[in-house]
Amino acid sequence: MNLVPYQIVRILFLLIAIVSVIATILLIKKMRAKSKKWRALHLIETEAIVLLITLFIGLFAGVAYSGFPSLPMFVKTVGPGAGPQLPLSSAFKFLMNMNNFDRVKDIAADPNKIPAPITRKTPDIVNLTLTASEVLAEIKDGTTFNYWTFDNQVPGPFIRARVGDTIQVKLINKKGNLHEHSVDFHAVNGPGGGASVLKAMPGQEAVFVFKALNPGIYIYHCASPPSPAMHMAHGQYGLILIEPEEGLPKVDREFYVVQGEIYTTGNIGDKGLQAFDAMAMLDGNPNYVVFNGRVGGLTGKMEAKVGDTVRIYVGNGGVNLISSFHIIGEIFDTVYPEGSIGGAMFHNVQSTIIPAGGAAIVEFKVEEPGNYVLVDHALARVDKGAFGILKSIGIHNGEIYYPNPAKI
Ligand SMILES: [Cu+2]
Repeated sequence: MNLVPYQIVRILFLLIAIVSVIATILLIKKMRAKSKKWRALHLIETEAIVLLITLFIGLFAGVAYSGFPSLPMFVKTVGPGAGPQLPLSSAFKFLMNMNNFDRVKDIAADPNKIPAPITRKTPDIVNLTLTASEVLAEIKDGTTFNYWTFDNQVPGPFIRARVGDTIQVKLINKKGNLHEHSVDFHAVNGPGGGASVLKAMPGQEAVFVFKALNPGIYIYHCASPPSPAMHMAHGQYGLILIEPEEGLPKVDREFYVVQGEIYTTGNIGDKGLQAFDAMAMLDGNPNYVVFNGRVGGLTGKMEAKVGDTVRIYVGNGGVNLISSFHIIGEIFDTVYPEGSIGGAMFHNVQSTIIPAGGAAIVEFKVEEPGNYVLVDHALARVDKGAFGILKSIGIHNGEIYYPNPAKI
């Protein structure tokens, strides 16, 4: 979609705001300079009219285009960072260069795109590169957001390694980006999960090496200032699987799903470019709760056959909500709770809790053909976008599911 009209309106608003400020300064100056009462009053009238008109237009622009004008630039917090407000200079640069940002047609990571299981029996060196990129993509049809990503997708690429592996990561912060980016791997033992080393300014690179000591499924995410939460709320998270020495049991299908939240200043469903809402993020009230980055991010992409064993790696990028992950019409035969591999496993589970910044592995066998709907069973979130469909193809099993009881 063409964002030029939005850009023009927002730049106009900026100009209007600047005129308002100048008018106010002039008013004060002139009032001070002219001591005579009648003269001061005359000036007040002129300047007040300018102020009122500019403020009225400014307010109208703010309502009509709910993005930039209501951006809470000056939110204050008491955290160790400066808080989740976008730097004013970045917002301005973004507006001026909006049409130069890459457009990604489908920001959703393909849930099928998972590296093959590891078959080697000894540790190795694993090299990987992640590219931080700030792009424009749709949350839903006609609703655009400035995503910050790893490799132009949300979640970032699924990374697969084995316990004992030495993992060498290069982070490229793409030229043209406006912010520092980094990676904190929850699979790391060491300060910052690597983020204190693996951080780069736009146009720069960083390298970090770590040894995978603990098997499990882990979140990785950007942890850069002014607020790691803000970077995650723009889409910078993904999963890294550290397989145990013996590997995981073989299954027929594996899928990659990560829940996330999008905080926008407009109303849910608003069209056009939506600005990030720092205050809504602090309040933990997202407009959108999504699987794989956007509304419908999994739709038409997940398929299995009746009789297949299915494993889903489910992460939760947060940044605020705990997911009550559930698949309508399925029972998880096995859950690796909180992504733990090697610990106690759960069996016969309906909904499993996935903490913000956590993950789980769920496994089940598909018994019937049809559509199985993935949800966060805090079901109001389905209305905010937290749903996906696993389509099962095959022959109806007449012994466990009776769609037509009259024929039994
Ligand atoms: Cu970042």
